[in-house]
Amino acid sequence: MVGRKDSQLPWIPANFLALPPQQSDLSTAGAFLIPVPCDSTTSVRSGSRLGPAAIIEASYALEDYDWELDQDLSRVGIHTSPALEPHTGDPAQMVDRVRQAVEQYLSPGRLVGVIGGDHSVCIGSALAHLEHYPQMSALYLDAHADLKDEYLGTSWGHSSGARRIHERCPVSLAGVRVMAPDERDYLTERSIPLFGWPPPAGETVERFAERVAATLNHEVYISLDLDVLDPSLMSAVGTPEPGGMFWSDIMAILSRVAVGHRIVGFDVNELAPREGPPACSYTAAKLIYKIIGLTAASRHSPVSAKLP
Ligand SMILES: [Mn+2]
Repeated sequence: MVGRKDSQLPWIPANFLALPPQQSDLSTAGAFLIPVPCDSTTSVRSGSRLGPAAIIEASYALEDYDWELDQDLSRVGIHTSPALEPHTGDPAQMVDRVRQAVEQYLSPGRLVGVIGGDHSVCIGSALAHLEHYPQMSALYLDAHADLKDEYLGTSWGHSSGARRIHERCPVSLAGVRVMAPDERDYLTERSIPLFGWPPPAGETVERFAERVAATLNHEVYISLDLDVLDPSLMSAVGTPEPGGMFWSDIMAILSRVAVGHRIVGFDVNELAPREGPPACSYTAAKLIYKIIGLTAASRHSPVSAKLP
């Protein structure tokens, strides 16, 4: 077997941010990303199974140094795991597979994020995080309420994520523009905090973010469906919905949560790269980069920039 002899060649490491081994090592990284290329529970436009690979490839173009945060993300250390093979026979088993995968990577001082895939990936990830952070609440950023008890024959699909998580821990919904009457009733009966989008007339996004943050426990899990963004910014999703957030809006909300709370884990999901321009993959990659960066910069986070 011919070995690799010249380490001076400019190899591109196939991981998030294209980080060299010393900044992506399993034993020293502060952040861990698990690609989950599954979309078998999608109902409108499929293709989010291609999301994780598109996001990782787009991330090669991100600058390691985040000028806005004055922080070098590569010094946090980001380890990208191999992609998790989908279980297409049974959505419940897929949820449990994601739960086990996240569980393998979770330990104190680590931030674990899942890259979907459809939004059903949030269920297994949130359940695994709950085992470690029983006091956490979830911030569910989505154009849709995802409170259906069952949809298309399964209780574990991408339209039931918020419902399944809410059965185990408090959930706040933000960015919502669509829901069915049964979802509206479920939410009202249980007084689930709902922050539709746009904010009420005259309210700044900073004030909106304040109100959202006030409903969250100190430890927060973030589940971010990219369709919370406006389709003019993020058309490459399975179920685009007009009237969504723009970049400065989602940044204001994530920043506010990171400053006042301890972000313990996250998922970013529903990128279907063939449904929109390649810029969408880069935008999704930058959102993940910002979640890691904001978490690392927060005084509440155990994850900090410490690598050389
Ligand atoms: Mn959605």
